[in-house]
Amino acid sequence: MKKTGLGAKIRALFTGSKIDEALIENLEDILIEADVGSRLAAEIVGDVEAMAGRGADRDTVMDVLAKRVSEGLRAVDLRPDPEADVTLYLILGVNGTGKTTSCAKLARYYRDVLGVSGVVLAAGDTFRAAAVQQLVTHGERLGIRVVQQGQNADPASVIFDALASAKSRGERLVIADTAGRMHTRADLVGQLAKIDKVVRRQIDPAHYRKVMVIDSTTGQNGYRQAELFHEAVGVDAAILAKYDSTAKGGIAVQISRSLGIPFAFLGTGETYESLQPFSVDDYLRRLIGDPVSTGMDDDVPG
Ligand SMILES: Nc1nc2c(ncn2[C@@H]2O[C@H](COP(=O)(O)OP(=O)(O)OP(=O)(O)O)[C@@H](O)[C@H]2O)c(=O)[nH]1
Ligand SMILES: [Mg+2]
Repeated sequence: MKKTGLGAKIRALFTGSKIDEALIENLEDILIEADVGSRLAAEIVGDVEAMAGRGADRDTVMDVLAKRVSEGLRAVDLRPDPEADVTLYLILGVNGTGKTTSCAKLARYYRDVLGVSGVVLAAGDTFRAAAVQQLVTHGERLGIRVVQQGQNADPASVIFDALASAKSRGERLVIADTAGRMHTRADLVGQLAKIDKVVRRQIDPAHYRKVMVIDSTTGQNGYRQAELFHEAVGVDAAILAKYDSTAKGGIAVQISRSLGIPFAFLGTGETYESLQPFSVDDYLRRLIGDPVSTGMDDDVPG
């Protein structure tokens, strides 16, 4: 699939030297299409219009774009506190966004890249038997222990088991998968809030993070997903998955700016290695396609 990035599209607008009304309109359309959100698109276009009077050129517009997009976009460095006996990352999100795959990628990342000793996967998606098996298979391939109680088990109990066994074995990190649930289904989101409540009694909240997986190909809907999950349980960090499959992905900007949720990782493919810590500069490079440096990559500890 040929992807035409936001930057290439914008650069193509500037065939002449004049910034006219047609160009401004096209620019707004392109920004909205990239999922940066209509409010930010209008702000950027407003800036460009103001600059047009002062004879802005293409490079200046690209600069404004990079700065505006990166304002409010936060990266978080999610890693277990070495002082903690055990840390829990609860992976959540809507159906099919990439949760289970991200669990496996995260397990590999923490063990192989960060050298965390003792990474465990917990099969908290007990909704379908196939979901448990999917995680078990990843565990076998990676050589990572998977705690599971089969289908229909209580997810909070699976996570409790994983935490207790990890503590007794001296393992440091539990990554728990959960069932995909539609953000619009209040009952399912309510179940997640219940899991969260039970889990919070079993672990020091300082070492517990709720990590939401956002599929970058779902567009504007991703914002609503994040908003409703955030309202229900409080999302600590997000993973932008499938960023290799789309030239859009502007949704991360909206989620981070408006909800204050920082991004921890970027999922860029189906292999275990295709997960990288979220970097604002790298994200912008992929979104806009230009070497940009915002100086805004000051990660805060997660
Ligand atoms: N191209 C690409 N595909 C991905 C990425 N992450 C996940 N996928 C694919 O997306 C599909 C769904 O991934 P899962 O990990 O099963 O998604 P899930 O959120 O666990 O799905 P449910 O448990 O059914 O809610 C799979 O085919 C994955 O290989 C990514 O970063 N890039
Ligand atoms: Mg899954």
